[in-house]
Amino acid sequence: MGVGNCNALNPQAVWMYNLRMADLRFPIGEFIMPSSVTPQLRTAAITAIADMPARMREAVRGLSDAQLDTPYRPGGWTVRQVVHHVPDSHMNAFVRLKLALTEANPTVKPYDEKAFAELSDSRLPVNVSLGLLDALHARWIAVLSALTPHDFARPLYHPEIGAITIDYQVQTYGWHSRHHVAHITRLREREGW
Ligand code: NI
Repeated sequence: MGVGNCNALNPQAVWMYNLRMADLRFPIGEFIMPSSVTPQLRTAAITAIADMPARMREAVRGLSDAQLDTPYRPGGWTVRQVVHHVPDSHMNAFVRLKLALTEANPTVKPYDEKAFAELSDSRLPVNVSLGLLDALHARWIAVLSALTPHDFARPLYHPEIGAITIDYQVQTYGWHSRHHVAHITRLREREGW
């Protein structure tokens, strides 16, 4: 059933369809910035980022090429594109973190994640990005683990989000690390893979 057909359906069916699509797209819910960030929330987010490469490796373990080329939801990225998207995103996050730590309120560069995911490197074997995540997260965690409470308040400016802090960034990528692994683990649960 395509979204374009929804006008012909009763409102209840459209509502149920939209709810199901939102659930598939946001398996752990959408990102919500906590109103105040405690040391415990910082630790939890950094732990989620640290654990992510191993969790992603486990999430795709044993999948065939045909399974890797299956969309995780109707109209969504394939499992392979999801795996390659994460280092696209996290390389940007790592650079933004280092800019925020070394410059005064830097403006960071947004990128078109959908267009990135259509470039030919998104068709590489997933092992390439799993190795990249191992190395990148080792570097990222080395920086995150050394942050002081003062550092977490350092500002950066994102043209699409507005004024944010390192705290906001860390919470975002703690969520993001769990979000994309869940796309794959939920697909495997639904498909019985
Ligand atoms: Ni993402």
